Amino acid sequence: MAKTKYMVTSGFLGAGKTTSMIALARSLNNAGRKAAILANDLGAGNIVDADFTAESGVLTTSIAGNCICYQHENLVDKLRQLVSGGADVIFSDIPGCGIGALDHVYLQTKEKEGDEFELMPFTCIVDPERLKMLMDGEDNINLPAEMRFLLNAQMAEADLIVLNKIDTAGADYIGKCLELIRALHPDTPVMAMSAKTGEGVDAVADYIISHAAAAEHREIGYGSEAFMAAERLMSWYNRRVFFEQREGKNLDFNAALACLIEGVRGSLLARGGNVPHFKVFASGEGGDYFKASLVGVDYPIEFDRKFDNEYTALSVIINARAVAEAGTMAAAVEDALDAVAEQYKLKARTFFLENFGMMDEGRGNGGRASRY
Ligand SMILES: Nc1nc2c(ncn2[C@@H]2O[C@H](COP(=O)(O)OP(=O)(O)OP(=O)(O)O)[C@@H](O)[C@H]2O)c(=O)[nH]1
Ligand SMILES: [Mg+2]
Repeated sequence: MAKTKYMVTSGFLGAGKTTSMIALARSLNNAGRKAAILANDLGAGNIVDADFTAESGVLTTSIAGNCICYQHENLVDKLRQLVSGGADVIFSDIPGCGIGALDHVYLQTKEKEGDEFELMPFTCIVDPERLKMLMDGEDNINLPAEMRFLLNAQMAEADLIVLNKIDTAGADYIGKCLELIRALHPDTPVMAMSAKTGEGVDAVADYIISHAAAAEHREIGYGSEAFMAAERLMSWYNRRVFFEQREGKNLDFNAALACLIEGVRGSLLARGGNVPHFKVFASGEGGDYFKASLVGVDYPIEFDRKFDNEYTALSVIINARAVAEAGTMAAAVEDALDAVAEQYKLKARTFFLENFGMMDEGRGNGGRASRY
């Protein structure tokens, strides 16, 4: 039996991993393959990426609760499920700091399931705007200097670096980005695309399907002090809120949810902190849905889709991948929810909430009890 092709994408928060996996899967499907996506997140549930990917029409499943790096058997079970569903190519991503999958996923899979899965190049997705962190004189993008380590280590770990979002900048700046990546990682192939417009996507799809992963350990400083310093600054926030218009009126939730996101931006700016990726997803009726992203307090809201219809009540998923204290991020969302509820006369009930710093003790089941 032919082996199933499998690939992991890494990259910085909001770089476009999910959008790229969907675009690459569609490209391969157009070429006659059956591509699938395994969406992964650290949170336990109510993950925007999982719901958004499921809306794309690409065969999808998800693993929540922790990175695929630390649950190999579960990962392989999920991959096999997708293969049973007809997949012959599978993409998955890694959440959080975005490094470590070479040793934890690639090397383990090669050793244990090498006769079942053929590893495609480990691919790092890079956002041109975030590359400013590594450019002289450009590095003031409201993210702490500790984050530079992650961005560079993500690229260092990869077999292929894909500069994504090339539609967002002029040719001069894109050229500068490619030059910088080549200077930092001269032995790694670099490609450019826009997962949004589709430019360059077929060429990347063609490359990954026709090349193999090196699947050899690389020293990238995983677990180092620089790594811990970056990880310590990151926090996660996932919430599901049920909104009801108090007077039972139909409401333009596109405006209300945009107001919510702007409220988070305003509150975070006032409190200090940034959110490299704040995502909001809500399902309406008959395939109608809303999805928007904020990739930092300095950028405009990006609407992947707005509602076609108005609704009186709605369940909304809010996810933040923040560079802020967990409590600061939570307070910012609280402020924004209060403001939007008042402005749009909404009753808001929360059915799910989780909020943690990446390094918080007690996050996993391994947290110990303590007392005086
Ligand atoms: N203009 C433009 N926007 C893009 C492109 N790729 C992704 N985006 C947008 O960037 C935002 C983040 O994209 P995602 O695919 O969710 O990023 P991600 O890396 O999966 O984010 P996390 O999983 O939260 O780390 C979304 O608003 C996307 O629509 C692109 O090629 N061009
Ligand atoms: Mg994603």
